Amino acid sequence: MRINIITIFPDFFTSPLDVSLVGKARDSGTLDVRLFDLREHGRGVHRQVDDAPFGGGAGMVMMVQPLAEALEPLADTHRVLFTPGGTPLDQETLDRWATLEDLTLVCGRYEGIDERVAEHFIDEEISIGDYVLLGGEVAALVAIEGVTRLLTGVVGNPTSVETESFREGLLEEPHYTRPAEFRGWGVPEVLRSGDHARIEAWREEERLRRTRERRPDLLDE
Ligand code: 6GU
Repeated sequence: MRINIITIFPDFFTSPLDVSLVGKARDSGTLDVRLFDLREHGRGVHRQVDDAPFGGGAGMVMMVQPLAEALEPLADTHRVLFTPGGTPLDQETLDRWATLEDLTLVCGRYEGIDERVAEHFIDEEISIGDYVLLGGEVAALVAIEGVTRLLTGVVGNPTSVETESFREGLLEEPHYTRPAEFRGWGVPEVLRSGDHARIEAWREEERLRRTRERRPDLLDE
């Protein structure tokens, strides 16, 4: 899979893309990431990529021309704009992106982006949650990590990808490993019983309990 990133901060991505399973996926050729510096399409000696908003108001708006020039050669890819006003990112969206050969991630900055970019050069607008960041760079990294772990051969045990939170619409149950006692804190007896039917029933109940407590919205859907 190839992922193109359009940003005014290409350096932002260097170490996160070099380490962990993302770094491994790139080393093995499973993932090809290409960084595009938006400033190369900036206007004038200062390579300006933003301007004051028509109609007045605070903040700057990313201009249509640099983004148009950066996105035109990528017209045959799926183009995502990260913006706090987008549709919330979810596992279904990541699953869909992981099936693509070419994905382009556009990182918004400043107060916003000239709407004509979204209208003519973007396939979908995505947010990563109900809070405001300085720009879309962190969101693009979230997407890359979420997609990379779905690519064939990246995660050692494919079952852990299939049974995780959100796939079954529930949060995961609590997990424990050795030692069975630490500072007097034990492990639920059922997990050491060897009774696999009881263990599965306990896990299912814990998934439901957690979801009711932390994410009741997931049970309403
Ligand atoms: Cl994609 N961008 C910015 N600037 N803020 C956000 C966001 C994106 N998603 C949530 N907050």
